[in-house]
Amino acid sequence: MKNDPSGARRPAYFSFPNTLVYRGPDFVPSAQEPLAYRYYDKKRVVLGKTMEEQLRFAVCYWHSFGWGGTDPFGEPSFRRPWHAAGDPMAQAELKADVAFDLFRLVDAPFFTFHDRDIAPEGATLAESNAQVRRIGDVFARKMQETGVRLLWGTANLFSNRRYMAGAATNPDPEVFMYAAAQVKNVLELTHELGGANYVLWGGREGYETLLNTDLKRELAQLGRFLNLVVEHKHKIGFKGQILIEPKPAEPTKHQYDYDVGTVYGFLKAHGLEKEVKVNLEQNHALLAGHTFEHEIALAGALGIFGSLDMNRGDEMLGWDTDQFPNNLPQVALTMYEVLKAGGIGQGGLNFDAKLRRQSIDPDDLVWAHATAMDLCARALLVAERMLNDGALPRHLQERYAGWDSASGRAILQGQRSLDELAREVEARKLEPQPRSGQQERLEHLVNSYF
Ligand code: XLS
Ligand code: NI
Ligand code: NI
Repeated sequence: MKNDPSGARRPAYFSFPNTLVYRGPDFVPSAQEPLAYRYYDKKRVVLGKTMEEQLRFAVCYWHSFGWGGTDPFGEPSFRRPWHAAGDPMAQAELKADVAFDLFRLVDAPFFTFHDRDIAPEGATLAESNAQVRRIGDVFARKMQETGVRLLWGTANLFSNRRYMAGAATNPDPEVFMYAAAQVKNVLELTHELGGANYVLWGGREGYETLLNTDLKRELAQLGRFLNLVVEHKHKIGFKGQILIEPKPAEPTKHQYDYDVGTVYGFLKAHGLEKEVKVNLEQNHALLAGHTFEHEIALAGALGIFGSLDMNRGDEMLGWDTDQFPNNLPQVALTMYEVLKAGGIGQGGLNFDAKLRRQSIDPDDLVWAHATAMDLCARALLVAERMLNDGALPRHLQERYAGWDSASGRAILQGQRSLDELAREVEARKLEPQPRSGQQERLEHLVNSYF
């Protein structure tokens, strides 16, 4: 039994009595202890940092506590107690209570939220913001009690119908202003709660048809909006990263934050490439026609890698299923690219991931998060072997060795003209010999690390 905010007793929401612990790869489940970590040994040092610091797991409010289990054909299937009729603020406090129970139960060091996940919308923006702040106070208390920290906050600029034609990219400047006021509130709350990042997902920043859309204006609006956010970040002294979350489509047909390459071009155009980074999600990458690893590697190369929403999609489906990750080879390659990009830094691995709609038992949330955390930990260990063994990095180094020669460097440093290059090819009668890319051999090597 637990205390609820009104002081009354409430039954525990999850059946697990204690925080899950590390038991090692040989752990055998029992009726008393059905679940424990086999790989997530949070104090174990991997490449100079503890697993806890390398992985920085976060549980999201959005899918795990906000979403009711609807789909386009079906009503909410979960019937969480806080979704039942009742005083909306009391329900929001109950939700926060259970959410923190889960964070502690799976031993996740961080959480993430949207303003509309944590508190009901009021009659005016002032009322909505005040309600968000009241739950913010509850968070501050619970964070203090539990040691759980905030990975990021974000404003929901997509659910309410006022945003149906976009937030920053709306044809009506009053909608832009409304969105700005909402972001100001959540950015300030994120700052006060010591959040490590602030995320912007442009879920309505896109369009359906050019017949009613002035694309050039909308891009300029989006650039101004983002600059306002960055200006305010500096004004209030927020030290966290501002992150954009690329996604090519869904809910709109064309979204402006399509993928890493597109976001980088946009940031450059608005002078923000040193101010804003990206929060990447596996299935958003797939929907854009890329692998997750590609998006991470590109963001790393461009210096804008920020954080991850650790989901997976379904190869058979063309939409964002936001499932918990469960594919070791895929996640190991992801973690390898994260390490190559310099590690997760101020970001984290956020489970912006959904249960399946039939997973209606409260404990399904525990199984989902714990299974995903253990998988990511195991993947980190594989990635560590990939790096430490050195064969893969060595292969790359050898493959590109020509570029480290004096002649290769001179070309890259702009010391050779097209004329000079052409003359040299003729003078030396150059006939470059193709060399095998050895993909199969490298794939064999990667398999040996599992
Ligand atoms: C939706 C996005 C969303 C963001 C946060 O596809 O993943 O959940 O992570 O707004
Ligand atoms: Ni996401
Ligand atoms: Ni998503």
